[in-house]
Amino acid sequence: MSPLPLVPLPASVLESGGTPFRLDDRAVVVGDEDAAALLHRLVATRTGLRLPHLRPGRDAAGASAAASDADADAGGRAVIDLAVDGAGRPESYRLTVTARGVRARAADAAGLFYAVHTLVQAIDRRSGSWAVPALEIDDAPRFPYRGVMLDVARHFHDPATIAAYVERAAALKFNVLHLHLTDDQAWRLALDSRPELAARSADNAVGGDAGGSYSSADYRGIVAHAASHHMTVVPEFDMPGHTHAVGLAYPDLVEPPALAALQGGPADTPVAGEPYRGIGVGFSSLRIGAAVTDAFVAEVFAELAALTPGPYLHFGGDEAHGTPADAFADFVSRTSRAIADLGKTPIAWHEAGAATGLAPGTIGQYWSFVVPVEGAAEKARTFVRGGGRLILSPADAVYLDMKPDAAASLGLTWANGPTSVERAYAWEPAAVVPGVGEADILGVEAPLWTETVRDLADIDALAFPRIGAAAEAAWSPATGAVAGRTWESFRERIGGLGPLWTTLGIRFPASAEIPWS
Ligand code: TNX
Repeated sequence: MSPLPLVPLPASVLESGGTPFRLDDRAVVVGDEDAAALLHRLVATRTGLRLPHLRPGRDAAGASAAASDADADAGGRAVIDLAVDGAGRPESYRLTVTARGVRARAADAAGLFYAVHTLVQAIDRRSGSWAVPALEIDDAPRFPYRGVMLDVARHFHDPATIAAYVERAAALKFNVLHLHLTDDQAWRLALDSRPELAARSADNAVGGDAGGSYSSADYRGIVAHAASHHMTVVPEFDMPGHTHAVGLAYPDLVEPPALAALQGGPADTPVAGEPYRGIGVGFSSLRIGAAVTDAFVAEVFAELAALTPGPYLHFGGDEAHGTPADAFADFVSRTSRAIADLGKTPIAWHEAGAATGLAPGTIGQYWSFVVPVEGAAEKARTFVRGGGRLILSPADAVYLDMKPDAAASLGLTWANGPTSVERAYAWEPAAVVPGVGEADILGVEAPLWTETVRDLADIDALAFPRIGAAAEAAWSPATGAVAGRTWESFRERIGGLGPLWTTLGIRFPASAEIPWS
């Protein structure tokens, strides 16, 4: 029999083999209001059933009695009982399903949110009517940081698109949305301190496509929507490279394009002061050491810190091939300290680990391969030596912008692409960087760069189903640590999610590697 379609795989799943819980519109939901509303909405979408919700004190008197009993209320109706009891590790939950009812208990609101998503994944109609198999799940995340990144700089993605991606990611138990807000093509966040940055660049995008920018109100709305899905926004202003767009507003802040350092293609030739529509990288640099640059860096991160409730600010540091090595080390060290002085934890791509003066506790984001190349492992270890931890984004496994197969119309291939679903699955976070073990890893993040990605349909086409593999690397026990944490199981489990994804409007490609149901 095929395994339950649970992705990411919970830490412990016991199917009792007993009579399933039959889900019909006589089942009553009691307990936490937010969780009940979420379940109501997802069950309606998946099954068409409208579950009644008993609100304590307002509806039937039996609600709280039923909640404590958790099996059946006075009228003999089955109860789905959802509550935070504060027990266990952050984000953890327990889910018990019997023929007589469903009971979810969680450490916190996030845990209960995840319990509801697990429950919804488990709904099926194998028996001819909607049901949940009798089971017991005890679940908690492996890593505290489980991220998806969206590049909103190469192509602009409006708040509604970001909201849809947040909903998709949160349902897979991701809890971080990293927004890559700036790049050579555009600066997308309008700042009060520096309004010209977005005003002069944000109508640009790769290939001359439509641009756009976020007002601070848009940004706050994105942060609030993410928070309501238990996701923290990590904003990134990428520097000192990837800064051609800065020069459109402030020519004094940037060096002339370093054409010799230009990599990737099609790499239209960048021209100082003109919008860049190509997808080459590595040619741009801030003018390091200039007082105007220091003032700029201080102001933009101070405003970003004030707008951002989460603990992290990402300052980039990748692919600064146009910046001399000593200037680069000086810049990333000082920028990490400036961010720490704002009360935030700095994050940088792993190249910043070439510097020795980073603020203690700076987090590194590793984007080399599953088998590290070109000194990346040593740079990554710098962060750990400095008291920080690592976010793992090995490009040949979790870069969602890699083509999924050679025939795919969207995506890039530079990271050993195409990247199959199996390759996206078959890697182990604690085995990537020698000397970096479980305790040194903050989490896993799956970036989606958008050189070829214009809208939500494109996002779905590249992110799915591989985003499920990244979710499992971030949440589930290590490969082989529990039964079911295998590629063979994963492909069946994720295949079983096809009907749920379809009802949710996710336009996932029907990858030939997956036995879709
Ligand atoms: C490398 S990975 C980049 C991005 C590109 C991406 C495309 C990293 C930190 N930088 O500038 O968009 O490859 O896959």
